[in-house]
Amino acid sequence: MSERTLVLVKPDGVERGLVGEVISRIERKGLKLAAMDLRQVDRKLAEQHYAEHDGKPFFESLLEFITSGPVLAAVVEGPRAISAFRQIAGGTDPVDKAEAGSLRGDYALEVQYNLVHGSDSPESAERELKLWFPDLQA
Ligand code: IDP
Repeated sequence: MSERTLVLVKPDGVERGLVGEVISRIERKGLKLAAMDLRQVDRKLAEQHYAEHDGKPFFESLLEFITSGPVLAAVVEGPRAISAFRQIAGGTDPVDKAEAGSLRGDYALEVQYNLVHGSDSPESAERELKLWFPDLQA
């Protein structure tokens, strides 16, 4: 059973030249790219994407960050793709939660600037894929 997940390389990762590293780890794990493009995120998409964090102290700063430069957006697919990418990414806090060997564990220091996003559940993946890739074929 294959599933799909939304992966983002956030502006810090694009700026630092880590897109290739992220894609390489996705491919080495055995996951496939179903779609991918570089885009500038507008405020509306940022608000929709991070709607669950509306009202939190870091919400405004998160919106500013995600709209601050180009983002690589990708549809990644494979068996247990959602959990598999979360494993590759590592925990949200790149020091306290992400293990060494994960993308965040190896390349990030601060919780906001944690390099990548991956959908956290089948429900989130469905919602986020519709938002970012509305024309994607099933
Ligand atoms: P996730 O990206 O690991 O799924 P979420 O809890 O959904 O983590 O948070 C979304 C994003 O919001 C994080 O990846 C991070 O960039 C940012 N974030 C989460 N918690 C904090 C915080 O306490 N301060 C600043 N930014 C945060």
